[in-house]
Amino acid sequence: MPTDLIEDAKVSLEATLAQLKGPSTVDVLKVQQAIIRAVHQFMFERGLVQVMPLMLSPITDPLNHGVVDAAITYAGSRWSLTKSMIFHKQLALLNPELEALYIVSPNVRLEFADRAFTGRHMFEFTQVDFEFRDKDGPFVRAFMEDLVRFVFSAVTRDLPEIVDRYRPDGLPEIGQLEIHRTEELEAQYGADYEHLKSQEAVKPFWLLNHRREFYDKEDPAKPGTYLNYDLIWPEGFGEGLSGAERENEYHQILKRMDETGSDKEAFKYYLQVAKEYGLPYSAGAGFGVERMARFICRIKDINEVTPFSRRPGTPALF
Ligand code: ASN
Repeated sequence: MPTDLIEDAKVSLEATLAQLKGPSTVDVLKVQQAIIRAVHQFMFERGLVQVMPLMLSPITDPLNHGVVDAAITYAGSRWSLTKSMIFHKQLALLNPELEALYIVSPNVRLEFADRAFTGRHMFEFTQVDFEFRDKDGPFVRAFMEDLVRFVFSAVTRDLPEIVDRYRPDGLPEIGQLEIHRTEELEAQYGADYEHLKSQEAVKPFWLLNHRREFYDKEDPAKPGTYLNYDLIWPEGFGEGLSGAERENEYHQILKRMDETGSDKEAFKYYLQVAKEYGLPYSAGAGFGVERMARFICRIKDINEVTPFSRRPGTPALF
């Protein structure tokens, strides 16, 4: 089991203040603000309804990697801090008036210390999470390409000096992005395929078919493969979005929970809804706002995107 503390983790007030006052901090904050503003405009124009985030819930995303559990007891129940709002996205679509939704969602994932210096993990971040009823992966991928194109052009228009400072050649043009599959890249690059391909790439690309959480749909035409997709930022910046078509049928959800060793008791009401009321067919995704800002400003360490350090396995003063 990896540790949740960096061995010699020390934080000084000087280092904390240096980060707060860092020369690029305000540039990045402005970029994040421009991203969020453009995202709201884009979502509004495309008819996605904004749902407000939840920070505590009886169920949250089990994730496909271990993190330190973050839960409290309140009103006789156990509440987890939100790791992602995946299940709430599916459940909100039970409302027949709602066809598509998005959430600007704070996520807390208490990562182990082995993720301290990946450059792209903080233990608290913001995810733009969205979901469509009755849509599929190709639809969501085309939607995301449109969104990234819209956001990049808004950021370039609104913050020309900042974009020029970090990207004198401009942000990459976003057309239809290349699509790869994990098995294809693994055969070509070996175990570190995602990182190596990201380092080589000059444009974002799609990576399909990850073995992941039980809610990502197994391909009925090719069992053992999955209808999910990641958007990978180029230049070595790595994963920026993950999404999928969803499992919505009760027996298939149970099968996938067995395969992933998930706790059925914790999900009993979710399972009851799937069994007795039916979950809608849906597809969606979520992307990290800090990771997008990190890519735009070419910041190696995501911990520098925020004035307030949230490095895995490391204490913070504020
Ligand atoms: N938001 C992701 C999705 O829609 C899930 C996640 O964040 N783990 O698939």
